[in-house]
Amino acid sequence: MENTIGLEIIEVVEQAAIASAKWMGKGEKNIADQVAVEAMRERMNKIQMRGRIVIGEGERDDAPMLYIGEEVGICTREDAKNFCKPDELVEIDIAVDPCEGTNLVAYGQPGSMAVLAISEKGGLFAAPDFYMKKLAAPPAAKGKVDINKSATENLKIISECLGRSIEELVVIVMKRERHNDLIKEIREAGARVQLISDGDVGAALSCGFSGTNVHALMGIGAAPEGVISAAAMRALGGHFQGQLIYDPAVVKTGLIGESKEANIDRLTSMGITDPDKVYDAHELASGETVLFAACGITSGNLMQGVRFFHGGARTQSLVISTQSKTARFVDTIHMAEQPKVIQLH
Ligand code: VTB
Repeated sequence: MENTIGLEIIEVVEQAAIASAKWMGKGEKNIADQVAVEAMRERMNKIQMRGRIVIGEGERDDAPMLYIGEEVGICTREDAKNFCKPDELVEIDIAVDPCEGTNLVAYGQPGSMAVLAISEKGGLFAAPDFYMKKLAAPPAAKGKVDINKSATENLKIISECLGRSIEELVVIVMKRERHNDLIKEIREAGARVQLISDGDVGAALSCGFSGTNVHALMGIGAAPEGVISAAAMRALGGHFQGQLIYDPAVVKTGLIGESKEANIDRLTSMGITDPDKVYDAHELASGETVLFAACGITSGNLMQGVRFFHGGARTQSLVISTQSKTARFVDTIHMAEQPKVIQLH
């Protein structure tokens, strides 16, 4: 899988990031998202693959493109057998978030990215559009921290695993009212909190690398993005756990319906019989091969954002693969026209 589409998925996230970055700082989050979706879809449909969106912009009725169930790639065509190789005809599942952190782009804030994860059919958990309680931690703490433990206990474990004091740890938490108690607890435990307004995929990813000065992600974000984060952490060997949050009273955003009971029914109809199950990275991204790709829209901990210059743009992407066991940072100069000078720094 990696051999056939590895390089091309870099271009998919790059194109989405470039399109979205043109709307950076313009206060138009929906447009920043929409152009990323269009660019991602257009580039994806040029790849010799047979893909199906399992996590996307929503159900077909609400999302005109990259909706759940949409088929993407050249080998989805009826006559694909005539021009696609047998391995390209094998169905693959794709989870996308063309503009993760739409507010970050709209307001020119750091940490937004275009992301996707790919696996073989059935290899990515088709998460409902609910919330997810998340815990991400560095590889050294994998399987040792636990979402069922308190933040205080987990911080103690991370500090032991990393050989540093709790005071030296940084935990990313999204600034939301629902996290007030959590933030208080982390501070009382002695750790430092980095509050972010949006973009917890980048936060989870930061835990997978040393040198980012991020040692944990805690709190509740969106469930579909949890699967994308899990795919990255699975490939990086970092810790990730997620638990669905289906009670509207917990998040109070008005985005997941009005009743807990109705949401439980929806989960049951999706085949989720234990709504409180804690999923680890291997369950959320269970495929044998998992590929993750991201490209910075605005600069973050791991990737620089899109920088435009006369006649082109420069991007930084990251591709992580369970197959080749690599995390590749890819620095690309896109030359829309022949540039007068290629900027090296
Ligand atoms: C967003 C977004 C995150 O979760 O806030 C969202 O910034 C859900 O939280 O990156 P709210 O509804 O409270 O805003 C993410 O999309 C991903 O988990």
